[in-house]
Amino acid sequence: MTSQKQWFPGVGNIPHDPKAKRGSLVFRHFNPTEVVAGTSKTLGELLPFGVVAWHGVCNPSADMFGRGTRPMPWDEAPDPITKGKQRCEALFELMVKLGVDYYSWHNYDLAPEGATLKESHKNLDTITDFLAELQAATGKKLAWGTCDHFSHPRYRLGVATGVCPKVYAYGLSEVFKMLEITMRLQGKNFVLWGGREGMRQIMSIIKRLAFVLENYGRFGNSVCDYADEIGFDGKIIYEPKKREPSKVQYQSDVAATLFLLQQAGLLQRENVGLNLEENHAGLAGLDFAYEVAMARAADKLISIDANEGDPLIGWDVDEFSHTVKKLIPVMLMLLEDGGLPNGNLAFDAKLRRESTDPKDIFWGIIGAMDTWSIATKVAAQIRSEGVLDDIVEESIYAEWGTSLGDRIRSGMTKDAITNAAHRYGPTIELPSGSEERINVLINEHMFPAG
Ligand code: XUL
Ligand code: CO
Repeated sequence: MTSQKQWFPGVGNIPHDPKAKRGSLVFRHFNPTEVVAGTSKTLGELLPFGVVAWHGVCNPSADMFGRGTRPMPWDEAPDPITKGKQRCEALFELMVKLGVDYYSWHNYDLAPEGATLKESHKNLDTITDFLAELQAATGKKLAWGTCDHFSHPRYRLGVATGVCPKVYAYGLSEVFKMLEITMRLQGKNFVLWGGREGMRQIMSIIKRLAFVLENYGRFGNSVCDYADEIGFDGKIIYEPKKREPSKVQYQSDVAATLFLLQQAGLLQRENVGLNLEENHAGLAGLDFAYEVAMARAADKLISIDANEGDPLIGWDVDEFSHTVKKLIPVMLMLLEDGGLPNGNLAFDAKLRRESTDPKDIFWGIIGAMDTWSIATKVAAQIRSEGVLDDIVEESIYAEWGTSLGDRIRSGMTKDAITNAAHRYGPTIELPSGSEERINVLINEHMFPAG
C-alpha cells in the first residue's frame, strides 16, 4: 500500500442486516451464503458481482455541460504513478467494504499513459505489480481487463476498423500487453468494446465498409491467436453497443455482433463470447432480456455489465441497477444456466452528477446488489412454482409437442408439408398468448398478497 490511509473513512464493512433501522448502509437482500430456492447455489455464487475501476474510482461525475462534482481525494497525488496506486487502493477498499469479489479495468484507468508505448508498458507493469499485491492481500480477483480505445485522439477515426494501419498496430499491441497483464492477474476474461469502431460521415465509409469489416475480423483473430499462444484460458468477450460515442457502432446489438463475428470466423472460435450491458440494449431499442436470450440462443453469453438506462434519455446513463422487474426474466435465464459460470456481473455504473456524498458510491452498489438479489429470489420462486412453464410450455408452445411438430423438426418433404396444410387449415385453433396473465403473475410474485 502507498499508505495506511482509508479513502472512505466514514464507512465500515457492510453487513447483511434486513432488520436494520431505515437509512442504514446494509444489505437487506444480498446474503452471499443464502442458498437460492430450487437451486444448489448461493446468492454469492449466482451473482458474481464486480466493481469497475473507471466509474468506481476514476469518474469525477462530469457531464457535457459541467465539471466533475465528486470528491476523489485519491486523485490528489504528487505524481501519476502514486495517483494510479491510490486509485487501486480506493478500488480495493470499496471491494473489501462491500464484500464484492471482482474488479475490471482499462489499461489507462489505473496506470498513466506514457509518452511512448514503452513508457506506457512500464507504467502498466508497475501498477500490475501493485494490483497483484493487493489481490494477494485481500483475496479479490480480476473479472476482466480491457483497453481504452476511445479516449486518446489517435483513436478518433477508429482502431481495428479505422483509417490508419499505424493506429491499428498501436491499438493491437496495447491489447497484446493488456492480455498478458490480464493473464498475469488471473483475470477471467478480456473485453473488446468498440466505441470508435463505427460509422461517422457516411460519404467517407461507403467505399470502404467491406474493407474495414475485414480488418475488424483480422484484429479479433489476432487477439484470439495471441490468447491461445500465451495459454489465456478466459474468453475474448465482445460488448455490443449501438451508439455513443459513434453515431452507429458496427457491434450495435447482439444479433449484429454475432453476424460480424461469424463473417470473421470468430464466432466459431471456442474462446470468443459476449459481454452484454443492460443500458446498451436500451440504446439499440431492445429489451435487455431479449439481448440475453439472443446471446444464449447462440451459446455465447459469458458476462454482463449490470446497469440501467433511463427511457427518457437517449444516451448511456449507466445508472446503478434499481428496477427489479426488468431483471426477473434475465434471472429466470441465469437460474437455468447456474448463474454466469464463466463470467461476472460487473457494475458498469456511475454516480449521478448530483450525488456528492462519499457514501453515495456505497448506496449505488448496495442498492444494485440488493436489486439483483430480489430479482433472483422472485425468479427462483416463479421457477419453483412452475406456473410460467405451464403457461409457456404446456399452453403457448404446446402444439410443437404434437407429432406434426416432431415431423417438421425432423424434416418433411414439400408434399408432406402441403398435405398437412390441406389437412389442418385454413382456420387453425391457437392458444392465447396470455400477455396479461403473465404480467399479473410477475406482479403476484413481486408483491405477494396477504
Ligand atoms: C461503454 C462501456 C465500456 C466497456 C469497456 O459504454 O460499456 O465501459 O464496458 O470498455
Ligand atoms: Co460496459
